[in-house]
Amino acid sequence: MAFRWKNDLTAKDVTPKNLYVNRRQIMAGLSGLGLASIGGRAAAEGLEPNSYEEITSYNNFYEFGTGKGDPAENAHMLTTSPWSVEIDGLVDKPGTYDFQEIMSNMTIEERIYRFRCVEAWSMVIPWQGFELADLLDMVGVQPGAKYLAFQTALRPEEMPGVRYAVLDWPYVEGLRLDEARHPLTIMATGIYDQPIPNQNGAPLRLVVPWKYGFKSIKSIVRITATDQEPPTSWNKANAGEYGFYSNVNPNVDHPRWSQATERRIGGGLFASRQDTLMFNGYDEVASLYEGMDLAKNF
Ligand SMILES: Nc1nc2c(c(=O)[nH]1)N[C@H]1C(S)=C(S)[C@@H](COP(=O)(O)O)O[C@H]1N2
Ligand SMILES: [Mo]
Repeated sequence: MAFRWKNDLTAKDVTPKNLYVNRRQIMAGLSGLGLASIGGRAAAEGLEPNSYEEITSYNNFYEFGTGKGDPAENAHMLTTSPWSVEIDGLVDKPGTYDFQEIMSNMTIEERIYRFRCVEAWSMVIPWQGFELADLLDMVGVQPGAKYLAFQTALRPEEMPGVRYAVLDWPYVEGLRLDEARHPLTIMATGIYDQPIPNQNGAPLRLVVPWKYGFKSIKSIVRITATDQEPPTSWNKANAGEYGFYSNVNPNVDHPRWSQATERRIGGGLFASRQDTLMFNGYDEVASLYEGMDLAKNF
């Protein structure tokens, strides 16, 4: 695995407010010595990372059931090795790429990101992964491409939740190409420096920290470069409630509840609701949406 050190980048380049933590700190954290340094640094911003237990036991992954505890209970059924990702559409090198082969070509980094679910709860998660842009460069996206379409595995024999038509399976998502190429957009492959657990989307899932969690599609088996805005599962299920962009926006309420505040998971007895930040606090993405009406393009 290649490791790229990005300590020369400013906070603006990577995560807001210096939330970037390097590999050594994460390793130290696991050995028990440095947890304070992760926590300390993030806590300085009021952003204590959630515990491994919280991150891996309170999940949405409807292929394994709609309850928050269902993925932790059922996702062990998913076979994640071997795993391959089909990359096709408007790319120079379409093909079926083995996950291990992808990993050996990618630079793995650590990023601590705020995570905001549309259900108005949030967590802070230390991810390991690679920039999606690096994968796109590997396969060569053609000039005509404007969007990426993503697809999750569909394996009825390993996914008890797909017996129910709560969504139109397989789970699909999409990004505009400039969103996909933004350095904040990663393909996550680990949490707290361990391979990503099945319930969190093993072996690789998208993380787009300025968008609601449902854009972060899990256990990806296909990525297609296209010139058309791709369909997305939640938009297909309820277009009035879930738009294509799904940017975290305290000023645009979900039709059934406010998005102005959020409840941080694991905050304990004295946890209070906090104000939700535009773009989940990742102001550096604002330029992607210049000139767009974000109440219309929600
Ligand atoms: N394939 C798939 N991806 C998915 C989902 C899902 O049901 N299926 N749920 C989404 C939603 S609603 C959220 S909030 C996040 C949750 O990610 P986490 O469990 O790692 O916190 O995954 C997203 N990705
Ligand atoms: Mo969500």
